[in-house]
Amino acid sequence: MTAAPPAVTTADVRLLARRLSAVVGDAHVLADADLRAPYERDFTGRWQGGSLLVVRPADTAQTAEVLRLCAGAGVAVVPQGGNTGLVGASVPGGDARGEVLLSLRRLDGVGPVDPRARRVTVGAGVTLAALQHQVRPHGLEFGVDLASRDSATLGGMAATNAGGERVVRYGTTRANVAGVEAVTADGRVLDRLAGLPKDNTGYDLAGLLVGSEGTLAVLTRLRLVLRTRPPRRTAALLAVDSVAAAVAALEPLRRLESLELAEFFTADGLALVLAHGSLPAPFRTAHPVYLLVECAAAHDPTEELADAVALCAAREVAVATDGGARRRLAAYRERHTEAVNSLGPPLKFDVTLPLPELPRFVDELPGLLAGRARAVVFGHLAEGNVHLNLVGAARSDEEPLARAVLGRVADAGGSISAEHGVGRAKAAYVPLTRGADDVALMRAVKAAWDPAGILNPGAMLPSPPPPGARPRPA
Ligand code: 2HG
Ligand code: ZN
Repeated sequence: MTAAPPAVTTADVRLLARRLSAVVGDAHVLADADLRAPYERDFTGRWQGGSLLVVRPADTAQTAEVLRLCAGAGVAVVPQGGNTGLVGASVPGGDARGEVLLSLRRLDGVGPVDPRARRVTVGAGVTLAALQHQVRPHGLEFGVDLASRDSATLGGMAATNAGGERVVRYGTTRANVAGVEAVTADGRVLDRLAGLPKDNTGYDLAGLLVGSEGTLAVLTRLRLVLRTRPPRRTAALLAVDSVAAAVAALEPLRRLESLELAEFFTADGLALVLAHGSLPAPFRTAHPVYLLVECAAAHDPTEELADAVALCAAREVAVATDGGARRRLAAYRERHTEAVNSLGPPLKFDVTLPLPELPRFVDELPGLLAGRARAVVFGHLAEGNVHLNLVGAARSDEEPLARAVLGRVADAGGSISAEHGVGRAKAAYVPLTRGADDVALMRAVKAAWDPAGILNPGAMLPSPPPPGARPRPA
């Protein structure tokens, strides 16, 4: 039997705080509960957990020293970017002995934009909005865009392999990160930052770290892929009769090379957004399902979009070409998260369904939920990515609801974690879609990078079976 690790005493924490202060400065080691509080709670209010200390290094060297000190003290570390995550991966709570919360927000430098290589190097703490602000004057764009762009940081987006609204055209964050710099659990700096377009020298460690949720190493800098920003844009909101009709509409829409976004939401979600944001309704009548699409190109894409929309069985259509009108249409979709949140901490599911299964999954939800919660459904249609938010569920119903929903997704050949990550919210459910050998290999990867298990404990992987337990069949 392995001995339980020794408890972390108040004296240990004080000593660690002093050592950390010597590295990052007194102002950046937060021991006071009031100062730590904003870092210890996610914005939905569902995930919160006290930290021993919050530490805010300014650069890679300081981050490495912080990790060396924490590893030496045997104290776990939870890395955090903009704290916009939705699966409990960026707030403490995975190690009962207590954790240091490592905020990367001060790593906020943006390097020069290289228009020939179409790359830029950024610190992990740069927000997506700040990046957009820097690259757009060059006629370039970062391919990933999210509603939480003002707070979400590139480090957090890479750590979770964030998807967002433009995946249909540009892929997820992994496809848009060319290289990374990261600090290992024991404080070594891994430099895979060059991000060359061709480089097959060994395993793709940068690709592995993207999406590893801070469980393998701490991302400190990223080399990002930039694309030409298409100057002409047209958006359209289509009202359709059903999710099946929205899925069918993808066929003509996806023939358009200019298609950049295809999102859906339902009448219930729209009503919530309108009431929460005091917004005017897009149409005089409510419709069961809405599809928001946007095309972007060097030429004006309005006509080709109109031709495709004519094949989409839409009941009503609103078109927007200028920026203000497009933002007004986008708000109906982007403001779902805050509108849902106003009803109390939701139970969130971020799942992918194979497209042919998507309509049935949504249509059968009322039966599956059996009145135990109100469902608000929206998401990224082209990828079959459904954001199912349940509100009003009793605490005692949460686990059975999660089993029912995620079990249905797994049975349909879907993914229980589409773009938000696994975190602590979904770790126990990973075996629904990953077999025993698969989980064992992932555990081996974790052990190779973080043998002491101090990086983001409890996130991503299911707890190991108790000693002596028989392995579960895959
Ligand atoms: C979005 O697509 C985000 O707006 C958040 O991924 C989804 O709040 C959610 O469930
Ligand atoms: Zn999303």
